[in-house]
Amino acid sequence: MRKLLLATTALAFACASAVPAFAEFKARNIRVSNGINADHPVGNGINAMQKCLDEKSGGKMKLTAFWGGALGGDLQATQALRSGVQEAVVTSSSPLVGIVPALGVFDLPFLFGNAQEAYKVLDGKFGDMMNQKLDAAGLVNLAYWENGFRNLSNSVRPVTKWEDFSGMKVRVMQNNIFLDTFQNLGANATPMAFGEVFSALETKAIDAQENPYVTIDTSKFFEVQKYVTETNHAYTPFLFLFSKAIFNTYAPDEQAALRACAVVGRDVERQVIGDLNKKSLEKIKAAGLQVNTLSPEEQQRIREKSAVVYEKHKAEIGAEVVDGIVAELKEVRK
Ligand code: TF8
Repeated sequence: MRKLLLATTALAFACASAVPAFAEFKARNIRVSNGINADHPVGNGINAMQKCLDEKSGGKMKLTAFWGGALGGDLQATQALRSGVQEAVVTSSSPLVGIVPALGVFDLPFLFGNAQEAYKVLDGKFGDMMNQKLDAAGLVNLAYWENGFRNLSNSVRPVTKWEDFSGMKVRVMQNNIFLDTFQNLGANATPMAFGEVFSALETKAIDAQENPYVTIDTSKFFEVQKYVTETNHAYTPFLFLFSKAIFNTYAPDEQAALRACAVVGRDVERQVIGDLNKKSLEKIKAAGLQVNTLSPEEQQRIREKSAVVYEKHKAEIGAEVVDGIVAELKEVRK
Protein backbone atom coordinates (compact mmCIF):
# COMPACT_ATOMS: atom_id res chain seq x y z
CA MET A 1 0.00 0.00 0.00
CA ARG A 2 2.81 2.35 0.99
CA LYS A 3 4.69 1.48 -2.19
CA LEU A 4 1.63 2.18 -4.27
CA LEU A 5 1.14 5.53 -2.58
CA LEU A 6 4.76 6.50 -3.20
CA ALA A 7 4.52 5.45 -6.81
CA THR A 8 1.32 7.45 -7.31
CA THR A 9 2.82 10.50 -5.68
CA ALA A 10 5.94 10.20 -7.83
CA LEU A 11 3.79 9.90 -10.93
CA ALA A 12 1.75 12.94 -9.97
CA PHE A 13 4.94 14.96 -9.53
CA ALA A 14 6.34 13.74 -12.83
CA CYS A 15 3.17 14.79 -14.64
CA ALA A 16 3.08 18.18 -12.96
CA SER A 17 6.62 18.98 -14.00
CA ALA A 18 6.18 17.62 -17.55
CA VAL A 19 3.27 19.94 -18.29
CA PRO A 20 4.66 23.41 -18.98
CA ALA A 21 2.83 26.26 -17.34
CA PHE A 22 1.12 28.36 -20.01
CA ALA A 23 -0.41 30.63 -17.40
CA GLU A 24 1.63 33.62 -18.54
CA PHE A 25 0.45 33.28 -22.14
CA LYS A 26 -2.63 34.96 -23.56
CA ALA A 27 -4.10 34.48 -27.03
CA ARG A 28 -2.07 36.85 -29.22
CA ASN A 29 -2.51 37.56 -32.90
CA ILE A 30 0.70 39.10 -34.16
CA ARG A 31 0.53 40.67 -37.60
CA VAL A 32 3.88 40.59 -39.39
CA SER A 33 4.19 42.93 -42.37
CA ASN A 34 6.51 42.04 -45.25
CA GLY A 35 7.39 43.88 -48.45
CA ILE A 36 8.71 40.73 -50.09
CA ASN A 37 6.65 37.71 -51.15
CA ALA A 38 5.75 34.55 -49.19
CA ASP A 39 8.20 32.37 -51.12
CA HIS A 40 11.14 34.49 -49.92
CA PRO A 41 13.18 32.68 -47.19
CA VAL A 42 11.57 35.00 -44.63
CA GLY A 43 8.54 32.70 -45.12
CA ASN A 44 10.59 29.71 -43.94
CA GLY A 45 11.86 31.76 -41.01
CA ILE A 46 8.37 32.76 -39.95
CA ASN A 47 7.18 29.13 -40.12
CA ALA A 48 10.06 28.06 -37.88
CA MET A 49 9.37 30.93 -35.51
CA GLN A 50 5.71 29.93 -35.34
CA LYS A 51 6.57 26.32 -34.49
CA CYS A 52 8.78 27.54 -31.67
CA LEU A 53 6.05 29.89 -30.39
CA ASP A 54 3.50 27.05 -30.51
CA GLU A 55 5.71 24.98 -28.23
CA LYS A 56 6.46 27.77 -25.81
CA SER A 57 2.98 29.28 -25.61
CA GLY A 58 0.86 26.16 -25.97
CA GLY A 59 -0.43 27.48 -29.28
CA LYS A 60 -1.51 30.84 -27.93
CA MET A 61 0.85 33.15 -29.80
CA LYS A 62 0.01 33.27 -33.50
CA LEU A 63 1.91 35.05 -36.24
CA THR A 64 -0.09 36.19 -39.24
CA ALA A 65 2.22 37.20 -42.05
CA PHE A 66 1.19 39.69 -44.73
CA TRP A 67 3.19 39.70 -47.95
CA GLY A 68 3.99 41.88 -50.93
CA GLY A 69 3.48 45.09 -49.00
CA ALA A 70 -0.19 44.31 -48.28
CA LEU A 71 0.09 46.28 -45.01
CA GLY A 72 2.15 49.07 -46.59
CA GLY A 73 5.81 49.54 -47.40
CA ASP A 74 8.70 49.16 -44.96
CA LEU A 75 8.57 52.73 -43.68
CA GLN A 76 4.80 52.95 -43.42
CA ALA A 77 4.59 49.63 -41.56
CA THR A 78 7.37 50.69 -39.20
CA GLN A 79 5.53 53.91 -38.36
CA ALA A 80 2.43 51.84 -37.60
CA LEU A 81 4.53 49.92 -35.05
CA ARG A 82 5.76 53.12 -33.46
CA SER A 83 2.23 54.38 -33.01
CA GLY A 84 1.21 51.01 -31.56
CA VAL A 85 -1.40 50.08 -34.18
CA GLN A 86 0.49 47.12 -35.67
CA GLU A 87 2.60 44.44 -33.99
CA ALA A 88 5.51 43.56 -36.25
CA VAL A 89 7.40 44.11 -39.49
CA VAL A 90 10.34 42.48 -41.24
CA THR A 91 12.07 45.42 -42.88
CA SER A 92 15.39 46.52 -44.29
CA SER A 93 17.18 48.94 -42.03
CA SER A 94 17.88 51.28 -44.96
CA PRO A 95 14.48 53.02 -45.27
CA LEU A 96 14.52 53.70 -41.50
CA VAL A 97 17.49 56.10 -41.38
CA GLY A 98 15.07 59.02 -40.99
CA ILE A 99 13.99 57.43 -37.67
CA VAL A 100 17.37 56.16 -36.47
CA PRO A 101 20.20 57.86 -38.43
CA ALA A 102 22.82 55.48 -36.99
CA LEU A 103 21.25 52.62 -39.01
CA GLY A 104 22.89 54.23 -42.05
CA VAL A 105 26.10 52.52 -40.99
CA PHE A 106 24.83 49.28 -42.58
CA ASP A 107 24.33 51.08 -45.91
CA LEU A 108 27.98 52.03 -46.34
CA PRO A 109 29.23 50.43 -49.57
CA PHE A 110 31.36 47.30 -49.24
CA LEU A 111 31.18 47.32 -45.44
CA PHE A 112 30.78 43.60 -44.85
CA GLY A 113 33.01 41.18 -46.76
CA ASN A 114 30.93 38.04 -46.15
CA ALA A 115 27.83 36.87 -44.34
CA GLN A 116 29.74 35.29 -41.45
CA GLU A 117 31.31 38.56 -40.39
CA ALA A 118 27.95 40.32 -40.75
CA TYR A 119 26.41 37.74 -38.37
CA LYS A 120 29.16 38.29 -35.79
CA VAL A 121 28.71 42.05 -35.81
CA LEU A 122 24.90 42.02 -35.91
CA ASP A 123 24.41 39.26 -33.32
CA GLY A 124 27.06 40.71 -31.02
CA LYS A 125 27.52 43.87 -29.00
CA PHE A 126 27.43 46.22 -31.98
CA GLY A 127 24.00 44.87 -32.93
CA ASP A 128 22.87 45.28 -29.31
CA MET A 129 24.00 48.90 -29.32
CA MET A 130 21.91 49.55 -32.45
CA ASN A 131 18.96 47.79 -30.82
CA GLN A 132 19.10 50.29 -27.97
CA LYS A 133 18.79 53.13 -30.47
CA LEU A 134 15.80 51.42 -32.07
CA ASP A 135 14.26 50.88 -28.65
CA ALA A 136 14.53 54.60 -27.93
CA ALA A 137 12.52 55.15 -31.13
CA GLY A 138 9.72 52.82 -29.97
CA LEU A 139 10.92 49.74 -31.83
CA VAL A 140 12.01 46.42 -30.32
CA ASN A 141 14.32 44.57 -32.68
CA LEU A 142 13.77 40.90 -31.86
CA ALA A 143 16.63 39.74 -34.08
CA TYR A 144 18.66 40.57 -37.18
CA TRP A 145 17.36 38.50 -40.05
CA GLU A 146 18.96 38.58 -43.48
CA ASN A 147 18.19 40.54 -46.60
CA GLY A 148 21.68 39.92 -47.90
CA PHE A 149 24.28 40.96 -50.42
CA ARG A 150 22.89 43.18 -53.11
CA ASN A 151 23.45 42.90 -56.85
CA LEU A 152 22.53 45.12 -59.76
CA SER A 153 19.99 44.25 -62.42
CA ASN A 154 19.14 46.40 -65.46
CA SER A 155 17.49 46.41 -68.85
CA VAL A 156 19.96 48.44 -70.91
CA ARG A 157 23.49 47.01 -71.00
CA PRO A 158 25.98 44.73 -69.30
CA VAL A 159 27.72 46.47 -66.40
CA THR A 160 31.31 45.30 -66.02
CA LYS A 161 33.04 48.53 -64.91
CA TRP A 162 31.90 51.59 -63.02
CA GLU A 163 31.74 53.72 -66.15
CA ASP A 164 28.87 51.49 -67.33
CA PHE A 165 26.66 53.04 -64.64
CA SER A 166 26.82 56.35 -66.50
CA GLY A 167 23.35 57.85 -66.89
CA MET A 168 21.65 54.59 -65.92
CA LYS A 169 18.38 55.22 -64.10
CA VAL A 170 18.85 53.10 -60.98
CA ARG A 171 16.14 52.77 -58.37
CA VAL A 172 17.61 53.02 -54.88
CA MET A 173 15.95 52.64 -51.50
CA GLN A 174 14.78 55.79 -49.76
CA ASN A 175 18.19 56.33 -48.24
CA ASN A 176 20.83 59.03 -48.82
CA ILE A 177 23.79 56.70 -48.60
CA PHE A 178 22.53 54.47 -51.40
CA LEU A 179 21.60 57.59 -53.36
CA ASP A 180 25.13 58.97 -53.05
CA THR A 181 26.81 55.64 -53.72
CA PHE A 182 25.06 55.32 -57.08
CA GLN A 183 25.28 58.98 -58.01
CA ASN A 184 28.98 58.84 -57.28
CA LEU A 185 29.27 55.97 -59.78
CA GLY A 186 27.63 58.18 -62.41
CA ALA A 187 24.15 56.67 -62.26
CA ASN A 188 20.94 58.65 -62.28
CA ALA A 189 19.81 57.35 -58.89
CA THR A 190 16.10 57.52 -58.08
CA PRO A 191 14.78 56.81 -54.57
CA MET A 192 11.59 54.77 -54.64
CA ALA A 193 9.60 52.54 -52.29
CA PHE A 194 10.03 48.83 -52.94
CA GLY A 195 6.39 48.31 -53.84
CA GLU A 196 6.71 50.50 -56.92
CA VAL A 197 9.84 48.88 -58.34
CA PHE A 198 8.35 46.09 -60.46
CA SER A 199 6.02 48.31 -62.46
CA ALA A 200 8.65 51.06 -62.77
CA LEU A 201 11.01 48.50 -64.32
CA GLU A 202 8.25 47.10 -66.49
CA THR A 203 7.26 50.49 -67.89
CA LYS A 204 10.94 51.48 -68.22
CA ALA A 205 10.44 54.47 -65.94
CA ILE A 206 13.68 53.14 -64.45
CA ASP A 207 16.40 50.96 -66.01
CA ALA A 208 17.83 49.26 -63.00
CA GLN A 209 17.47 48.22 -59.37
CA GLU A 210 19.67 46.45 -56.86
CA ASN A 211 18.68 43.65 -54.48
CA PRO A 212 19.85 40.17 -53.49
CA TYR A 213 19.33 37.32 -55.99
CA VAL A 214 16.54 35.83 -53.90
CA THR A 215 14.56 39.07 -54.20
CA ILE A 216 15.29 39.46 -57.93
CA ASP A 217 13.84 35.94 -58.14
CA THR A 218 10.89 35.98 -55.70
CA SER A 219 9.75 39.51 -56.58
CA LYS A 220 9.98 38.54 -60.27
CA PHE A 221 12.26 41.42 -61.28
CA PHE A 222 14.05 39.02 -63.65
CA GLU A 223 10.93 39.04 -65.82
CA VAL A 224 11.50 42.70 -66.67
CA GLN A 225 15.33 42.89 -66.67
CA LYS A 226 18.02 41.72 -69.11
CA TYR A 227 21.35 42.00 -67.29
CA VAL A 228 22.61 41.24 -63.83
CA THR A 229 25.99 42.10 -62.34
CA GLU A 230 27.25 40.46 -59.18
CA THR A 231 28.34 43.68 -57.52
CA ASN A 232 27.91 42.65 -53.85
CA HIS A 233 28.08 46.37 -53.13
CA ALA A 234 26.25 46.17 -49.80
CA TYR A 235 24.89 43.67 -47.29
CA THR A 236 21.60 44.86 -45.86
CA PRO A 237 20.16 43.21 -42.76
CA PHE A 238 16.48 42.68 -42.13
CA LEU A 239 15.21 43.80 -38.74
CA PHE A 240 12.42 41.80 -37.11
CA LEU A 241 10.79 44.76 -35.40
CA PHE A 242 8.06 44.69 -32.80
CA SER A 243 6.00 47.63 -31.62
CA LYS A 244 7.46 48.66 -28.27
CA ALA A 245 4.06 50.02 -27.17
CA ILE A 246 2.49 46.59 -27.72
CA PHE A 247 5.52 44.60 -26.50
CA ASN A 248 5.35 46.43 -23.17
CA THR A 249 1.81 45.12 -22.60
CA TYR A 250 3.03 41.47 -22.91
CA ALA A 251 4.05 39.34 -19.93
CA PRO A 252 7.77 38.63 -19.45
CA ASP A 253 7.29 35.00 -20.60
CA GLU A 254 5.62 36.18 -23.79
CA GLN A 255 8.40 38.69 -24.46
CA ALA A 256 11.06 36.08 -23.82
CA ALA A 257 9.32 33.59 -26.14
CA LEU A 258 9.20 36.18 -28.93
CA ARG A 259 12.88 37.00 -28.56
CA ALA A 260 13.98 33.35 -28.40
CA CYS A 261 11.76 32.23 -31.31
CA ALA A 262 12.83 35.17 -33.50
CA VAL A 263 16.39 33.83 -33.16
CA VAL A 264 15.21 30.32 -34.13
CA GLY A 265 13.50 31.83 -37.19
CA ARG A 266 16.56 33.92 -38.00
CA ASP A 267 18.82 30.89 -38.20
CA VAL A 268 16.43 29.06 -40.51
CA GLU A 269 15.96 32.13 -42.70
CA ARG A 270 19.71 32.69 -43.07
CA GLN A 271 20.24 29.02 -43.88
CA VAL A 272 17.54 29.03 -46.57
CA ILE A 273 18.95 32.21 -48.14
CA GLY A 274 22.33 30.49 -48.39
CA ASP A 275 20.72 27.63 -50.33
CA LEU A 276 18.27 29.67 -52.39
CA ASN A 277 20.85 32.25 -53.52
CA LYS A 278 22.42 29.71 -55.87
CA LYS A 279 19.05 28.42 -57.08
CA SER A 280 17.79 31.93 -57.70
CA LEU A 281 20.88 32.75 -59.73
CA GLU A 282 20.31 29.61 -61.83
CA LYS A 283 16.69 30.63 -62.36
CA ILE A 284 17.74 34.12 -63.44
CA LYS A 285 20.19 32.65 -65.96
CA ALA A 286 17.64 30.11 -67.20
CA ALA A 287 15.22 32.99 -67.83
CA GLY A 288 17.76 34.30 -70.36
CA LEU A 289 19.40 37.11 -68.42
CA GLN A 290 23.07 37.79 -68.97
CA VAL A 291 24.91 37.55 -65.64
CA ASN A 292 28.28 39.28 -65.28
CA THR A 293 30.83 39.25 -62.53
CA LEU A 294 33.33 42.03 -61.90
CA SER A 295 37.02 41.36 -62.35
CA PRO A 296 39.06 41.76 -59.16
CA GLU A 297 40.57 44.96 -60.65
CA GLU A 298 37.11 46.43 -61.32
CA GLN A 299 35.91 45.46 -57.85
CA GLN A 300 38.88 47.30 -56.44
CA ARG A 301 38.25 50.39 -58.61
CA ILE A 302 34.58 50.57 -57.59
CA ARG A 303 35.49 50.07 -53.96
CA GLU A 304 38.07 52.87 -54.06
CA LYS A 305 35.71 55.17 -55.91
CA SER A 306 33.04 54.54 -53.29
CA ALA A 307 35.25 55.31 -50.30
CA VAL A 308 34.22 59.00 -50.33
CA VAL A 309 30.74 57.96 -49.21
CA TYR A 310 32.09 56.94 -45.78
CA GLU A 311 33.48 60.39 -44.98
CA LYS A 312 30.51 62.20 -46.47
CA HIS A 313 28.00 60.44 -44.20
CA LYS A 314 30.09 59.94 -41.10
CA ALA A 315 28.68 62.91 -39.19
CA GLU A 316 25.03 62.10 -39.87
CA ILE A 317 25.46 58.40 -38.96
CA GLY A 318 27.56 59.31 -35.93
CA ALA A 319 31.37 59.23 -36.02
CA GLU A 320 31.49 56.87 -33.03
CA VAL A 321 29.13 54.45 -34.79
CA VAL A 322 31.18 54.38 -38.01
CA ASP A 323 34.48 54.10 -36.12
CA GLY A 324 32.87 51.50 -33.86
CA ILE A 325 31.90 49.16 -36.68
CA VAL A 326 35.23 49.56 -38.45
CA ALA A 327 37.02 48.61 -35.21
CA GLU A 328 34.61 45.72 -34.61
CA LEU A 329 35.21 44.40 -38.14
CA LYS A 330 38.95 44.54 -37.62
CA GLU A 331 38.48 42.45 -34.50
CA VAL A 332 36.19 39.96 -36.25
CA ARG A 333 38.60 39.61 -39.20
CA LYS A 334 41.53 38.65 -36.98
C1 TF8 B 1 14.43 47.24 -51.00
C2 TF8 B 1 14.66 46.23 -49.90
C3 TF8 B 1 13.38 45.42 -49.83
C4 TF8 B 1 13.04 44.87 -48.48
C5 TF8 B 1 11.63 44.26 -48.45
C6 TF8 B 1 10.56 45.19 -48.91
O1 TF8 B 1 15.05 47.13 -52.05
O2 TF8 B 1 15.78 45.44 -50.14
O3 TF8 B 1 13.47 44.36 -50.72
O4 TF8 B 1 13.17 45.81 -47.49
O5 TF8 B 1 11.31 43.85 -47.18
O6 TF8 B 1 13.62 48.12 -50.79
